[in-house]
Amino acid sequence: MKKENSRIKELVKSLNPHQEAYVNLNLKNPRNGEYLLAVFRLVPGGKLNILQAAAEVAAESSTGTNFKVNTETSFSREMNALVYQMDLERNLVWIAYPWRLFDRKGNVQNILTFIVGNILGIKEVSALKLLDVWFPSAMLEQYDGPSYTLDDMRKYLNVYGRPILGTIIKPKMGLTASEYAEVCYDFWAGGGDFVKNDEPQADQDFCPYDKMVQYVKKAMDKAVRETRKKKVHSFNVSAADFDEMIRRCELIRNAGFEKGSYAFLIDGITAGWTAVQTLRRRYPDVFIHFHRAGHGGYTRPENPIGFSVLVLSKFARLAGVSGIHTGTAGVGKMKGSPEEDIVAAHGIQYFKSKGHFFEQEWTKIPEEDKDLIKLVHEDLAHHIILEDDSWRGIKKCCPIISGGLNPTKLKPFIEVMGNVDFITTMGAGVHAHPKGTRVGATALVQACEAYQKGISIEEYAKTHKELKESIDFFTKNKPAIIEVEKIAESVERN
Ligand code: CAP
Ligand code: MG
Ligand code: MG
Repeated sequence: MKKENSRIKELVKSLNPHQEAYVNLNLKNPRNGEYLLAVFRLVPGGKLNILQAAAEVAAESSTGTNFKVNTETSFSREMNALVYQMDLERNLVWIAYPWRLFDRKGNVQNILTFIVGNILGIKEVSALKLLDVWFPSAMLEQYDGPSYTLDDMRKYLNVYGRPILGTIIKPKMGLTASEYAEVCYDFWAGGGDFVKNDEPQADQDFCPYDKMVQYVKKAMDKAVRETRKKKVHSFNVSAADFDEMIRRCELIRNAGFEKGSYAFLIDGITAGWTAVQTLRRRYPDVFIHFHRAGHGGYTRPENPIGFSVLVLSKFARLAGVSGIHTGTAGVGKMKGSPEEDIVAAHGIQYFKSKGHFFEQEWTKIPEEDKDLIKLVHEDLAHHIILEDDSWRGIKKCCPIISGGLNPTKLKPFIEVMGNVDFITTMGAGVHAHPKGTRVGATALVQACEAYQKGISIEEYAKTHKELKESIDFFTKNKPAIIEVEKIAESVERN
């Protein structure tokens, strides 16, 4: 430690006046409510040392540029982001952003333009990855957070104590509207709860949007009638412009779906955060489903430049989405790990959650608001839960677990996740079943029943042929299962 301190002293001496204005390694109480805190892994790219590079990052991501300018004022200097901590061993730098920098009334797009904007392109870094962020309660008051949550969907579906079982219609693209709706019906009739459009579904000429909506409604009505169970469809409303996005939302809302039976899916990375927050603010009574297609460019573990799955997920909760894909922790087909994906999932599920570097309390009540905190405790003590107590904090956001999953991976994933409070969507895992979608859905339901009864799927499959056929089909290449068990074990060990 002593060595590190003397090294840091040298680094501080190496700063020029411009850089000095963006470093304060003696910052008193960075958690005083004035700052959004961020931790980056930073490897300098050019001639600068890590502290000089960190100062340039803090400058470029707050008030500065690459030279000290004469137009600075004493107030503008108060808005400087500050490097306030370092870990030279791990190439980590902590930066405090005065959150008054950001657009008022809660704008996630603006924050990300600051803290993962230009700096991802500056020459002075060869690695710059935003690993975790911390929001002070006073700042959270400006943000919507989720409105319609998984709890509301559970109430609508009357599904408790297990994951919501979903699918994505496959092939990803190319079905006509009626063919698409047929597959929806088959999944729902087979016992599934939730169907989503795939991430590129839009208004393709072979599957006109309005026809798709109409036929899905017919399919849903039929399935609800026959199964006497409620169903949900998540419609992709991503579009070229907001007018068209809203038009698609209104088309769905005017197609006769009852409240709770539809969700709006948005490709949040490619459509953008303004689209995400527009949906959240326009439709507080609808489940807003954030699909993260494209996130890999920022989040893949081998990418030195970008941000973590945890950071993406925390901003999605801040923006107010009801659910976001958080990955299968390596159990499915996408790159991921428990350390990344499960931390992200827990980070958006709970009121208080441990991230990679920060413990986040999603309360909107600033620490110093002692009377209000006392009042809240009294309320809770007498179990007076106000109908809408979102003023207290940012509501939960639901992990959506998808990507290469099939019924044989449900239990192993739940063991890695540690809870069942999520939606899972399986595409090939249902539609590749040798007997088709309806049976594929039943196999998924049976795998979940087995889990709930504490019976292995192999045992349960002895009396449930749909599941048996699914297991035979999806485990014909054994290694997949062993790999999953290895992941589950590794989580146990940690
Ligand atoms: C899954 C999926 C989802 C991915 C997204 C796909 O299909 O529909 O978009 O899960 O990944 O298109 O691949 P399968 P993530 O179930 O057939 O794999 O959830 O990691 O964002
Ligand atoms: Mg997809
Ligand atoms: Mg307040």
